[in-house]
Amino acid sequence: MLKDITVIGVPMDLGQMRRGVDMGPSAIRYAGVVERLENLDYRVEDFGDIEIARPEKQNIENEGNLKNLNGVIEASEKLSQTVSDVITSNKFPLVLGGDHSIAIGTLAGVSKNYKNLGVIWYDAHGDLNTADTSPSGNIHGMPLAVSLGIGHERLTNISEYTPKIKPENIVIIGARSLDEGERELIKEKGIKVYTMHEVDRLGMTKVMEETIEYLSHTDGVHLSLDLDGLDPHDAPGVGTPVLGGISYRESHLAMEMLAEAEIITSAEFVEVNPILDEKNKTATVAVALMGSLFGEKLL
Ligand code: 4U7
Ligand code: MN
Ligand code: MN
Ligand code: MN
Repeated sequence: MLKDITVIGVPMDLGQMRRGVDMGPSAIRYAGVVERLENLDYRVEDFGDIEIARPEKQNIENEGNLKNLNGVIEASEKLSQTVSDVITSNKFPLVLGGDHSIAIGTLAGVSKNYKNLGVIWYDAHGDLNTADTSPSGNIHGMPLAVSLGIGHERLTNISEYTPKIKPENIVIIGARSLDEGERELIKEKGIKVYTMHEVDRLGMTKVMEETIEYLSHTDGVHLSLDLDGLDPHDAPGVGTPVLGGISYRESHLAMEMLAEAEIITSAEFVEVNPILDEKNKTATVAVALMGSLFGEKLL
């Protein structure tokens, strides 16, 4: 892995309706992300935060079933540019959310720099909704569809190109809450999904071995880790918790296997909401997983 890491905070909460997830980057910094990675001998630079419009100041412009569309677009463009600049200067972008709508901007910035980008989507949800299929109108439930080029044109066209990723280059891990339209899209596009059923049946070792093999033809892999992929017992500070998730220990194993395989070229950790958390547990879990992802070992 690259020896230089740039941490980018995205205090975004416009992709969903619960307040507090904008404090995710602060909580993750407070949990010691920079020190943790410096102790592994990385040079870590903190870019600071991308500027996000405040919802109370904003004209909440809902376009059809898309809440805060303009605010999300504005932030995505800024994030895309920043992420792309970090990659161009040979540094590893580590993006801290913020709600998962930020993946629209992250992937727009990452994918510009790869011909055949792979994506691991670690999440309880598919995030494959569009305005037509979304039960909530919340854009944090749409970033994977948008990156596939499916959805509102102003979202799919961030950074003026589309699509950002190919369906055959995606692996979803931990899914256990999929809406009807998302299930249809998964079948139609043949997207690889390890639901909790497969995680339980195969075990995390096999899931990760297969995932690494499945993505071996790509020229870079982005890890998009939604903390709600973990069980709410281990990661309570998330806006849309779903019972029966991946454990802290299984998640560590997954990160260790990714570190060993040396395939991850960019990453984001999203949906940490300190207001809903217990003593910053979820941010602490996120930082521990980052430690493993960047090669921390027990012995
Ligand atoms: B997250 C949901 F309906 N699917 O679209 C929706 F269940 O980024 C939840 O994964 C989306 O946390 C969750 O609103 C988005 C809902
Ligand atoms: Mn989720
Ligand atoms: Mn998500
Ligand atoms: Mn969520």
